[in-house]
Amino acid sequence: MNRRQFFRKGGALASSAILIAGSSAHAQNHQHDHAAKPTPTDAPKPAESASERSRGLGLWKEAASASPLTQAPIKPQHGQRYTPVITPNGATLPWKMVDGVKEFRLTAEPVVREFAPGMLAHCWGYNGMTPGPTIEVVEGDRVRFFVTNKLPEHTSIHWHGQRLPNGMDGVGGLTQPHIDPGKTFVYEFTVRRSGTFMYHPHSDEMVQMAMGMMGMFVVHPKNPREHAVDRDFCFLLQSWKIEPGTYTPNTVEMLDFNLWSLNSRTFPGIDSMVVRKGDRVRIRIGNLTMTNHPMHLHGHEFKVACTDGGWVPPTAQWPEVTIDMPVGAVRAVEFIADEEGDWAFHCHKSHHTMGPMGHAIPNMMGVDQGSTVKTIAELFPSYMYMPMGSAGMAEMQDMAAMGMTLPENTLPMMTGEGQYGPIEMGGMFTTLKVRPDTPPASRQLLAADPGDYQHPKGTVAFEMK
Ligand SMILES: [Cu+2]
Repeated sequence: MNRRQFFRKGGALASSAILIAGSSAHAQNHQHDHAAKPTPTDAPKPAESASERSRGLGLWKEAASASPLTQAPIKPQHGQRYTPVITPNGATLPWKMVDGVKEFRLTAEPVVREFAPGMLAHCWGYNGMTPGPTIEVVEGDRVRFFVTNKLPEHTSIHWHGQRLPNGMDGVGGLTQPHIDPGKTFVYEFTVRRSGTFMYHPHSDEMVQMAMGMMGMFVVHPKNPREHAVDRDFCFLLQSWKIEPGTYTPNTVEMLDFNLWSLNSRTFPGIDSMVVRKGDRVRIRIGNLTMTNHPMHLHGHEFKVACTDGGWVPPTAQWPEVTIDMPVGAVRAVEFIADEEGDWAFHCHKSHHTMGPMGHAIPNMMGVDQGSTVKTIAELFPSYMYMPMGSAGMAEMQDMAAMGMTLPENTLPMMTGEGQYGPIEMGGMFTTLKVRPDTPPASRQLLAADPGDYQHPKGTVAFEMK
């Protein structure tokens, strides 16, 4: 059973919250059995040595080969109706109703994440994944979270943007004791506002967020007709410093990040958003990186409809094609997908749509470097990052043809292959695929990638002869 099939079944079987959480984690992390109660053998282990790390890689590669696809939208388990949010390359956290309270289980733990084919990293996350599974509830719900810490250090969870009793706010030391390794804490509150929120640690925050600990928290309005859309996607923006040839984020990096992701994936590893022509679409975006990201959608204009402060009244929504995402903030944009095609959706900082690159690249525009590059690169593998670019950087797309190889576990600076040639992107880049709504295409079917857009004859830019 592949992951998508699993989730389809999982949606139907979701009354067993622990079963689903455990099994979804299984896809990425074979090291823990989440279905089992914690035992002493599950106690966090000290950081692995380099040799343990390389020995373990076979297992991790196997684990990561079950890379998650966008799950089919699941129906709400029961109770209120709403259009479920889709977390591309992610999952939704199941719950169990216990005496009128929605109960969720989150386990903070080390995970291995495949960012794109060819690159894995040691991260921290929740329930076997980074970002953690999306929490999805309805305004007015009473919620209870059991948060178990399987990290090697203490943690806590802050429910970003929520109205709640101060002691449930999750700021370690300020509003609660930190959750020590091996311990489980309980958070309980009533979700008072609908909208888009996030969750993340408020203990050793810089390190834990740099390792990937974060998730989205979506609250649907009590009235399902309010703010209704046909397709509802959510992305978390993340920044990482993972040096070429290494496997672990540098958690003390403050400014000089080299990897930019949507839901802990980078192009071409990010699932497309697939919608029917005419669908009303919402994209919810949360930014937990250390810089802003102007997220740009091609082919459509959208309105800024929601922030983590709440819904923007229709009279105050404004049109954009790029939404600048401030640090520590959420924005949701809405539009009618009425133009067929494969439309890019990406950060407009152009170095955020590239793979790892050094910032110490000398400007080689117009410099003839001849054949010296290959010779020097044989002596100094890292040199290949420096002398490129005599005639622009497009040549980076085909480094193999130039006799160069990348360090292991390193994504190219520019990559991706489209139907007309190299796409030359990386990082925060994916596509919105708008297709005609031809029966029997259903919501479920549209969760599958429909492939390249077949452009009608005479509608593609062409070479003048
Ligand atoms: Cu960016």
